[in-house]
Amino acid sequence: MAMLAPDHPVVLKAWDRLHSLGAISDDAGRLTRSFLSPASRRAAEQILAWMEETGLSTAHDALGNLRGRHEGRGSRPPLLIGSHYDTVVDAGKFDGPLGIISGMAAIELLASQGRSPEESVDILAFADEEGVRFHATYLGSRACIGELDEALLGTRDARGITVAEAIAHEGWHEGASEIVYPPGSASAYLELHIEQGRVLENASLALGVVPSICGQVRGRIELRGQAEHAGTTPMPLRRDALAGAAECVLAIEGIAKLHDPLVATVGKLDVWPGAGNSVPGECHFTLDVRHPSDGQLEDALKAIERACREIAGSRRLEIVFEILQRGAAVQADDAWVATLAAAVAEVTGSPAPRIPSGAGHDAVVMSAVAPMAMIFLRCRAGLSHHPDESITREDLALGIETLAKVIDRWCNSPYNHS
Ligand code: HGY
Ligand code: MN
Ligand code: MN
Repeated sequence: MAMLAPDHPVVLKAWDRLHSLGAISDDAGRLTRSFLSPASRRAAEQILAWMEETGLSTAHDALGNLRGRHEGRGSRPPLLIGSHYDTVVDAGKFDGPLGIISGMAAIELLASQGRSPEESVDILAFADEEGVRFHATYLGSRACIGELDEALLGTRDARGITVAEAIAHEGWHEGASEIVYPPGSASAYLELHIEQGRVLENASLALGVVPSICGQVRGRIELRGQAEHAGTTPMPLRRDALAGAAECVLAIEGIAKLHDPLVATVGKLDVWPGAGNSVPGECHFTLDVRHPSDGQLEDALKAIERACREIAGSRRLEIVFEILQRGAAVQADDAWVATLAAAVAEVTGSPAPRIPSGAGHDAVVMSAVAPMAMIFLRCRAGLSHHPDESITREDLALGIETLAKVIDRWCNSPYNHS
């Protein structure tokens, strides 16, 4: 059963760190930290300072990915524990940082108990998981597995700046070193993350484990019509790009509603010229489509593209339908899921529910180079990507204790040096 009190110094420190990190923002009055932004750099410097306070040897790369290494005396490849520190716009303070701060706290807790890990553990903080700036997710962790390919490097943000240009001109080059994990170079990658759903809260449980993470496709659609006078252009003559986009958005929603558990979202829409008395001539909007099955995700994507092209044709609009990124569904490592579930059960006194993740995580990317598994932590009303995102200090203590138990057990488990 739980031994770590919610008012234990290690928990109090982690709680304070989550809240002070949550105050480092690019926007006044709300939490937003996007890739290579000033607030992201301030947050990175703060996390590195905390890693050093924890006795970890630190490194950062040019993207702002961070590593705090606990050097063990053993010979195993390091155990990786991490998450991201970038956020969405007007975000909550736990999505991402929970996994970073809790990883540090687990190391601290073990050290305070005289059980400092015999093997190496890397705490990782990825610079861009949400993909808000470039609408291409996992830029940080992809760089850490050497997968920042030409297509991703050439992706442009709203100002037309490519990922490569942003890294070259805005990157953190002073003192940077590569943080890359080739396949087999780590023992496993573990991530503690808020559930961002209601399963745990509805079951009155604090922690669960994640057997799989759904596939997701991100795209951008551009509709071009004709900007013209709102007062003198008769309706039948218009080529209104925003009206066309509105019809597409409802068609996308309709397709998703017919194919549960498919989800499809248009999260951002820009209109030109954007004057109240001008017929919109151009409209760009994002597309985010997800499904646990890659095949059904592709079928849905084809149906969405067909619908958008038909709508554009019926309105005499030009259409660009661009897929920016495809991420396949991934399965967690069964053995590590069982290890995490056992630790959750011991610490919480309740069995750990298996909760497939509809949200993407850096664990998707890291699963390409190491066995991956995740722990979900209850968040109030399942709310996330929202300033009211919240957890309890009691659950934080359970999460930290579970991570510490997993690290300790891993260090003392038999190791085949094959
Ligand atoms: O979009 C996601 O699933 C995650 O929050 N990046
Ligand atoms: Mn996240
Ligand atoms: Mn998120």
